[in-house]
Amino acid sequence: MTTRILAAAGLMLSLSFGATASECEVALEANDMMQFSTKLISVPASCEEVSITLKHTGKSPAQAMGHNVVITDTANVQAVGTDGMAAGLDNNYVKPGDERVYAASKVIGGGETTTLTFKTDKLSAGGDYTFLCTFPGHWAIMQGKFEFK
Ligand SMILES: [Cu+2]
Repeated sequence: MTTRILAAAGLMLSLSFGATASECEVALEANDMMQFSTKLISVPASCEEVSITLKHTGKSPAQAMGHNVVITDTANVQAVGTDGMAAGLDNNYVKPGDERVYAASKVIGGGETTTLTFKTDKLSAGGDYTFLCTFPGHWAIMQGKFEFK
């Protein structure tokens, strides 16, 4: 019974999306060399929800070489990175309640994976967005374009 209801709800959800779910799911890797696996994440603006799965392929613990993925306006990258550093690991290096941040994952260490799922209702098609890692010292290098169009 429960399964049937869930299946029906899932069908309605998938029908309401303009894009197929797979287009709205992104795989991203980060390593011990302070690098993301891509400089560009692109999802259709018809995605009502986006999932980014971040995998840390390195071996370093989160305290030494942790990574997260944060989405913000390109104009706010430095400010979000700087305030994130001050927020500390307990806050996953994101200032609590930071309205400049559209979405932020937790910080993970080597061998770990985390999935960040967020609604896109605050994003505009064609907006100038950047994804970055806010671990201290990483944002200047670990960033790329988040394309939503
Ligand atoms: Cu990082």
